[in-house]
Amino acid sequence: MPPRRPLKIGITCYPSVGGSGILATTLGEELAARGHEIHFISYERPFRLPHNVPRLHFHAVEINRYELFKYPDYTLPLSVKLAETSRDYGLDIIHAHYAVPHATAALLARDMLPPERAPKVITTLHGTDTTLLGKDPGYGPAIRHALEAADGITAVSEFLRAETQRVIGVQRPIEVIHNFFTPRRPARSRAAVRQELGVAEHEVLLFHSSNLRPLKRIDVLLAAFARVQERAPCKLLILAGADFRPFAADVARLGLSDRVIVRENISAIEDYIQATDLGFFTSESESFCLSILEAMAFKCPCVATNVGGIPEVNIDGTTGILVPLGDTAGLVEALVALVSDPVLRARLGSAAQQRAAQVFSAEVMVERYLKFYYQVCAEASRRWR
Ligand code: GMT
Repeated sequence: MPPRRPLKIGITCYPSVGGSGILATTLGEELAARGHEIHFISYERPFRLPHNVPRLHFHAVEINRYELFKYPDYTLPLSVKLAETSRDYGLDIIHAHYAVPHATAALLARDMLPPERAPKVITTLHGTDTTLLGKDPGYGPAIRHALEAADGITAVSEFLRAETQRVIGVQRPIEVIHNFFTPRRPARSRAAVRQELGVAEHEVLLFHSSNLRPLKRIDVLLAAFARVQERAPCKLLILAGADFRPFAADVARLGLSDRVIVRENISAIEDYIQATDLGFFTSESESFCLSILEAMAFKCPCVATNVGGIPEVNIDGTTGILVPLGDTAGLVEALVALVSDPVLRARLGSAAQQRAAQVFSAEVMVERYLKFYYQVCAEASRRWR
């Protein structure tokens, strides 16, 4: 195979706490480490994007407030910044993470540039861009157009590929590239973190991490956790990517005030996850659930609802336990089994870590993205010949 030239790639994503932005950030870091030039373009610096890393750049989108606009517009200023960055740095590719509005803005940017200098547009679908917004008549046709007009599309699970074909009716091929996770080395010891959290070494500590949106079903999570306490007392750490205060009354009503520990907007997640024993996820829908993979990387088996792409990540009975949606009693049984049996926990935890490292590693998935980038660039240049 001829040597592959380094690529110049613009990445646009949501910079806030959330799986799509986290994945995009990690991908950018991994690509820069492999010699590619990466330009992040967003309204804020992605929260996990490190500073002073060679070949890793950030360009902020400025948004002016005009009185005429009742609702501020982000899509157009983003498209202009994407076009400017493409022109100034000679980008080969704009990689849009999460279709709305990034895929549409990327297409506008491509159209603003002369064809011979226009970047290829690749869109990665992450979840609710298909499963929620794709069904919204105010967004669906625009998403479909953006996907049909892109140079390449990827989805983070087989489930999401099938849903995108079913819901949005996209006929073109969609490449499935699963999410990956590269854990950073924790900065503090497990004992030090447990001490900060007020959890003794003999206590079992569960962990949940999410943006707390309604589909994460925090109500079910807390109710099931409360029912476990009579049979297998344990504690629950919630790494919240949003304000947890709306759930504080539920925590108190269920008598969990001394059992639930909350930390908001944490970027050093590795420090905390290594201090836990078990992951717990109750989503109604999930295209992948990056948090489960993060837990698996630290030998935490997960109890999770059997929805969406979760069974592609967490194998029932091997790396964790899956429970049908709506079966709260099943969640309780699964938690009791794992909390009260350290041998079972260790067996599933080791298998989880092995699966995370072998199947969902950066080595595997970054190479798949690169292969896709070169393939899309080659196809596009053939079209121009
Ligand atoms: O779609 C969302 O709710 C937001 C998105 C995000 O930015 O966190 O989450 C999606 O993308 C993640 C990264 O690919 C996946 O791990 C999540 O499963 C997915 N969320 C849903 O499908 C609900």
